[in-house]
Amino acid sequence: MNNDKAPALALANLWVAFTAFLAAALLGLYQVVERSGLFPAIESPAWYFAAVSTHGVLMGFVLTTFMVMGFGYYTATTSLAQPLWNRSLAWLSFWLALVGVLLAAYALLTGQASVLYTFYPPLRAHPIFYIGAVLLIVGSWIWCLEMIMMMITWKRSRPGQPVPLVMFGNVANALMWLWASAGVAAEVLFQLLPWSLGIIDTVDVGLARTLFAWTLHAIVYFWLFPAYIALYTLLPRAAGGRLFSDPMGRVSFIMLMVISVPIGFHHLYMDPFQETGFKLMHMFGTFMVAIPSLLTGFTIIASLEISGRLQGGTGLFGWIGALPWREPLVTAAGLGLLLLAGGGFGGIINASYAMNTLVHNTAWVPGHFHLIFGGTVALIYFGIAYHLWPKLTGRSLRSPGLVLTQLWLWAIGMIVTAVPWHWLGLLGQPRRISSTPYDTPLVAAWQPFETLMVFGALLLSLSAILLFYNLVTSQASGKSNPDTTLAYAEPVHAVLSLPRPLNGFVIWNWILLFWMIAAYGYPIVQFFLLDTYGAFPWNV
Ligand code: HAS
Ligand code: CU1
Repeated sequence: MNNDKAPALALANLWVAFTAFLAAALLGLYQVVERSGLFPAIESPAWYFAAVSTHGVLMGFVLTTFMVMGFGYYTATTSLAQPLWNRSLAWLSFWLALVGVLLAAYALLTGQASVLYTFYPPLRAHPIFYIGAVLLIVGSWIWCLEMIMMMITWKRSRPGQPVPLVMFGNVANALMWLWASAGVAAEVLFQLLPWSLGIIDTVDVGLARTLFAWTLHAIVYFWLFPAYIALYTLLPRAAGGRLFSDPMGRVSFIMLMVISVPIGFHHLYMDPFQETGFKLMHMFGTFMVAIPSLLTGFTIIASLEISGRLQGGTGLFGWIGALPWREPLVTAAGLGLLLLAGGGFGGIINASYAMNTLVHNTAWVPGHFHLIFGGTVALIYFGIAYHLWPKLTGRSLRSPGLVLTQLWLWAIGMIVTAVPWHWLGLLGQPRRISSTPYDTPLVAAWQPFETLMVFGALLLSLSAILLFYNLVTSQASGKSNPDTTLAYAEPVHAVLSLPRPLNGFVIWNWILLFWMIAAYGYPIVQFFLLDTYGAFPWNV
């Protein structure tokens, strides 16, 4: 179904995603080297914080949003076999988001928005940065609308038929993102932007952090969604087998959509302006949100086992060796799942209210999200790109050997970088620091880990360059690939009909509405009932 130019739109989105990724990865190398203290000549807090803010924004907002959009547009048109709901609007969303990124990049690269990717006040950026963020968010909302409308029109013409799983996942993500982004949108529009424009003098930091927490947990699942969708709908076929269970995929997507949003206070356990009972409530939700990942781990490994056994693997673990590891998506997913086990374990520690005191605001936290986001999610994004590239460009991958090398380099590089980061956290190193020029035994104990991280970052940079090289050379001079049909995995048991809640989202939106009122109602209203104090800006 390539006649509506969805491939061009998907490619445009994916190219922005991976260009941002390459720039961000190289900045990451600079940051690790700077922080290591091995090269005092390059130490500069101003440059460091400008770099780390740009790195975080490019990885967390640009790579991800454009990846989600490109993946969504292409899988929606191919799985539903229908054109985009509104092609001009979809292109508008691309351009809006891109202009937003360029505006934000200007502010970031000129050192006027060194506020980190969480942009917590009282750090204050140039208004251009916030305007850029708003445009990016509005662009992503149009994508959400496209996904929802495509599913609705498809369902209207086929009453009662199961929505293809890939599309069910896209729409779950779109709905979740509409709910989730309301928090940060309110924060930027009503607090940060007027504050940076000088319309208001002070900003209520507690309210701002609460609104950001509304978005912060769910956004990480917005990043994760395309990766999980690919595990369910593309991987089993790439591995030569079948999906173990289609309904399990739906249940996981629904749980991710509903549970991800009302649990953001696990980022605020150590903050004073929210009450313990609400934090505890969000903690229970946080433990519940691990369940869809556990379901996914089980279903995907079961699907891989089916593939391995179909290909002659025997015994308890023989099927693992029998998997087609030369398929980029299989290798990316296998390595990604391995890192997910480590990153998820760290997440459970973070989530435990009492244990969070040990790791909060330490280097452990970037260790956690590099393993799970920089590791699992990024690897599966690469796997998706390699899987889709021959379909999108009509050309085969140019050097399959280099593709596999790139994936392994990334996984090893991320382990070498992120595991020491966890140790540094346990040794008390704070996060968000540019250097540690203190001559104490504590700081001396950090040095071996810092040095190790430099090696990890070198491997990661090499891998990032190789990814770019692989994508460019394949598109420019790969062998012609006439088979551009994207085929999706078949489940072991065909899905002929489904109960309504597994084929639509109405009831889930209602549940989410009530849960959000319970989780965020009073915690937000209190700021308008109590005496609160605004903070003056700390300009960067
Ligand atoms: Fe997190 C902080 C809790 C998942 C990203 N997280 C962050 C931040 C980011 C982030 C960016 O509760 C920093 C925010 C900031 O800047 O302040 N996180 C969790 C929990 C989970 C979790 C409970 N996080 C993610 C994912 C992310 C992400 C996914 C990005 C995509 N996180 C927290 C908490 C904090 C936090 C606190 C605040 C910390 C603080 O104090 O500031 C869970 O949902 C994770 C569930 C996953 C599992 C893993 C299951 C394992 C599977 C693999 C099996 C594979 C095997 C190998 C056995 C429980 C499914 C098989 C191999 C083969 C080859 C076949
Ligand atoms: Cu979170």
